[in-house]
Amino acid sequence: MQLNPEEKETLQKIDRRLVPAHVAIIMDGNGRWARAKGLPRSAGHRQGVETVREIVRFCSYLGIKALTLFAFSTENWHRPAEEVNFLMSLPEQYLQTELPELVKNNVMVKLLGDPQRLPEQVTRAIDEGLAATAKNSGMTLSFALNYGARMEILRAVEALIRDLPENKDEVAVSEELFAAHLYTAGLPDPDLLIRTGGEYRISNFLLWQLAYSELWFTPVYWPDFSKQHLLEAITEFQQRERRYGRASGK
Ligand code: V07
Repeated sequence: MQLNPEEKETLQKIDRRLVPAHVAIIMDGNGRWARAKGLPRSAGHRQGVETVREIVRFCSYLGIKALTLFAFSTENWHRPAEEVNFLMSLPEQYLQTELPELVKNNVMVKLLGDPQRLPEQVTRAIDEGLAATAKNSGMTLSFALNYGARMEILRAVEALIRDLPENKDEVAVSEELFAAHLYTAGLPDPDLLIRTGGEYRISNFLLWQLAYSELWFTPVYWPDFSKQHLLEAITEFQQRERRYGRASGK
């Protein structure tokens, strides 16, 4: 892994045995990054994909077990058709170039969200990615696409009711049973949520799963988010764990 002197120094400060198992990221600020540079929004999204490439590689290198990226929300369909079409070309673009390396690095790709409304071009590319990495046992890389947490919870309720034994008027639903019906079934809850782009909101992302997560916000736009920023988030996460770890609600 190529690291500059600053990154090497920050990397030495983190405890490699205590890296968060699951990092989730709301990748915000692509449009504003582009506007600040006088570029079209698509240029921001394209640069955003470059950041995804770099951060995925780096998380895998750090031994993070799960990385979850919020790529497209159910609300994003309200954007202009031209922008939506461009965004929908990105999964294929990313996987075409990255899939061989993901396979080599033992990364398993996962999709969180409703695949129904996605264009066929997207589901085809993703199905290929899922199939090629299904047996991998390294980092789980989940893309939240056409994802909304409230919808995810409602679907879990429906699926749970469907699975219930009949003729029972009292049912016990444990947290574990409920979580097994979410898109994130099998993944640990995120230890750390990062949001770039300067907004201080959860925006309907992983509402159930973020119950105990550390939250880390930065004004940095996603296309400018770097390995150094991720290391700073992890450093802060480890300091908070040391301070509050024993007293935490978990
Ligand atoms: C998208 C780039 C990152 C910034 C946020 C919005 C734009 C990677 C993917 C992707 C999705 C699924 C997949 C592989 C890659 C992606 C969309 C937007 C819609 F299997 N980046 N990225 N998908 N952006």
